[in-house]
Amino acid sequence: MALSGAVHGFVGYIGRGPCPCKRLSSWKFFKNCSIPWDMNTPLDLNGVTVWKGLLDRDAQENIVAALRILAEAAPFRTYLTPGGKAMSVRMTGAGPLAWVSDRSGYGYAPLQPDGGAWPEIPACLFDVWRQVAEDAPLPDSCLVNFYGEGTKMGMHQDRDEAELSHPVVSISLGDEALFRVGGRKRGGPTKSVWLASGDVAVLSGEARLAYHGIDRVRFGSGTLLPKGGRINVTLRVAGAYSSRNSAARAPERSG
Ligand SMILES: O=C(O)CCC(=O)C(=O)O
Repeated sequence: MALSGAVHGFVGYIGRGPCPCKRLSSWKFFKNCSIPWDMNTPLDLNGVTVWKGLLDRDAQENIVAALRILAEAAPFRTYLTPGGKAMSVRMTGAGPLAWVSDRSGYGYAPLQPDGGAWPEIPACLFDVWRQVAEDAPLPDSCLVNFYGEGTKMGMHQDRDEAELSHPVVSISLGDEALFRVGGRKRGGPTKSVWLASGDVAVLSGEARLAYHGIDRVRFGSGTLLPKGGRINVTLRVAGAYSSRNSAARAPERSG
């Protein structure tokens, strides 16, 4: 299957070196756009903060290397929606809790669908979190989305976490993707931006519950993943350490 080939291409990729995530200070120009943009000033997309080019190539390669190890312990899977439809984006996770979906609903699970433990969240992802969400507790959940050719993610809210006041940090790697953000209610006006490899979006404050999704991916547009595709890493505080851990599912879910 082409998709699994692409996932294997990603899994087979090895990066090297430390995790030098850094905020650059130079001015850049958007592709196909003449508006200069200061990399120290994030974009505001209906309240969602988008840090363009936050992660340099070394940082991106280090994250991909860490995700390769993660995916060996927790392979990418195709989840079903509660309605029984297969999602086009393949997913895996890490942390004490990871997001899952099947016919019984969306939520967080302490174990993989086959019963294995989720791997730990790679340290370099905490470095990214600290850069953009330093006042929030560290995330206890990491969702890794792999977008192959022709995949997308419909507009949705992130609201399966026990505590909805903590930010969601979303890292883009690989091919470019059209990211759409609306308001806290479905429908209504939206704004969109093409996310490139190394961009980081933060949903916080009023925009923590903003509807958002990926309209499409420019498959093959990036150079980070040798066989193309896009990886999105979403870090959240799901509530593993919360006394009100109502979002976590029982471990004995069926796969
Ligand atoms: O792929 C993205 O940039 C968005 C991912 C997302 O919205 C999610 O995992 O909830």
